[in-house]
Amino acid sequence: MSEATKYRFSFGPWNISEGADPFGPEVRSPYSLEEKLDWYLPLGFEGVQFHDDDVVEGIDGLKPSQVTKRAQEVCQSLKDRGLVAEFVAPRLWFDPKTIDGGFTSNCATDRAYALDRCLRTIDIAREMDTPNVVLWLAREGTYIREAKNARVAYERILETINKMLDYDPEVNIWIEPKPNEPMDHAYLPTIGHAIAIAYQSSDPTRVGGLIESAHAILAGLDPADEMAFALAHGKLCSVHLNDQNGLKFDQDKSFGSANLRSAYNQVRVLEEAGYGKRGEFVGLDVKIMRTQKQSDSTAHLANSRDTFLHLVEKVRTVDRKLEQELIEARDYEALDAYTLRHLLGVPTEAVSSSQQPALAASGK
Ligand code: 3MF
Ligand code: MG
Repeated sequence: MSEATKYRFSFGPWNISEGADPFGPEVRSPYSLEEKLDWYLPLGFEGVQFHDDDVVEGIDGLKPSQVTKRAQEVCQSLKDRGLVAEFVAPRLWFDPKTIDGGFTSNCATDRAYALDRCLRTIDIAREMDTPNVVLWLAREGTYIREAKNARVAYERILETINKMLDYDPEVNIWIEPKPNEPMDHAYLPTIGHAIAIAYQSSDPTRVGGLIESAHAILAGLDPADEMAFALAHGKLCSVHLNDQNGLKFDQDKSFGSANLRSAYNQVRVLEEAGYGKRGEFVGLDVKIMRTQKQSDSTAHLANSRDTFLHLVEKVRTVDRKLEQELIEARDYEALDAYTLRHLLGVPTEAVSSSQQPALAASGK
């Protein structure tokens, strides 16, 4: 048997947040980036995920030399703390020029802004010693279908990705699909869409995906199967593990909080495919509940990581022989019961497919 994966974890500074939601303001005071970085290693995280403006605040108002200088400072802050940048993602949803989307805006100058912002993100990533850029295409979609030509929109997304690949021969692009929110419908809603665009691009070896559990659930799909699909294509570059209780706003709950069995199956798929052995991070994209006090600001990160590691143990201690026997017998009821009991910590002997009362007496 190959050696057990030693998982490395990552998250982005936005995961330590102040609790504002669309209905109420912040309830905790903010921490600086440097303060947040101080917590990574003690919490058991080595990788830092960034938006371009998490690294360089006010990026649009700065000269290229100022952007470079700030990126180098943040890179040094990482080195000082034994951390690495996992990726940088352009924030393409905040500026007024992205109101109608970036790559797919109906306005040519807005599209030019979006491309330029992506190229500056690549510059920042380079300074941060990472070749990886994530595209969460927040506003590439529509509120009403008549607003944009969807076929042209797909072509524009592809064109922009190709320009990014051309700009830097080293850059990798990881698409993070999400089906809705803020848009009614997004153009790249699932990993299947992302991978199709990857193959269509000018260098498919440098385009892959990042799967967020909640985003798959919002698309009505099973996150473990979505991950398996990407893994089968060699295109699962990162994950945003979290949880989501049904079809509502994007909740970013702690990993396993709504559906422990689904979390177990995500860990199982990752572990079985050797995810993490090629340097991939286990990324979390979780939001702490608004109720929590200042001193709890990182509890959801520690808890999600801990849940992941407990589930790794569950995957490693599954009775594979019993599972195989039950699969061969096509006794999925017993397999279901065994899985639940394994998760509950009930001893295996308590599970049997022959629990039916003898029917001989009744002659059936
Ligand atoms: C939105 C998200 C985002 C992305 C992040 C990096 C706030 O639903 O999940 O997190 O993950 O912007 O691309
Ligand atoms: Mg995410």
